[in-house]
Amino acid sequence: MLRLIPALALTLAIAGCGGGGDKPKRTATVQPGKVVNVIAGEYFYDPGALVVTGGGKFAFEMKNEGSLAHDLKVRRGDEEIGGIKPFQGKGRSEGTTLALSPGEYEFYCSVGDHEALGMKGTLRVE
Ligand SMILES: [Cu+2]
Repeated sequence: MLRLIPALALTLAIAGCGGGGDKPKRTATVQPGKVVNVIAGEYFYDPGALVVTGGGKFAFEMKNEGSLAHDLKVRRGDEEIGGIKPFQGKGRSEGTTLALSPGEYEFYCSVGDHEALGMKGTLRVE
């Protein structure tokens, strides 16, 4: 019986690896005047692709469902637009308002190497 345990642990580790980064990113379309809601965790954003319509000012809200601190920064090319400061606390939410002209943006987590681990997404403003 004891010999089965390492094999089981290995199987679970392999299964765990497969499920992480390969998930297709969910796209959400946000209408003018609505809050852009994003859930953050280790190491993802959901939705990972945002389309906001109407241009202008948008309220962003990020709910941290993870156990680590996360933030949400928005950039366009090399230009940092702004975002939500890092915060910790499972289930907590923080928000900000950003003025965005139509175009293609990215959002990402600037904490540690979270972006490289998958915490990034696309944001299109129409
Ligand atoms: Cu993060």
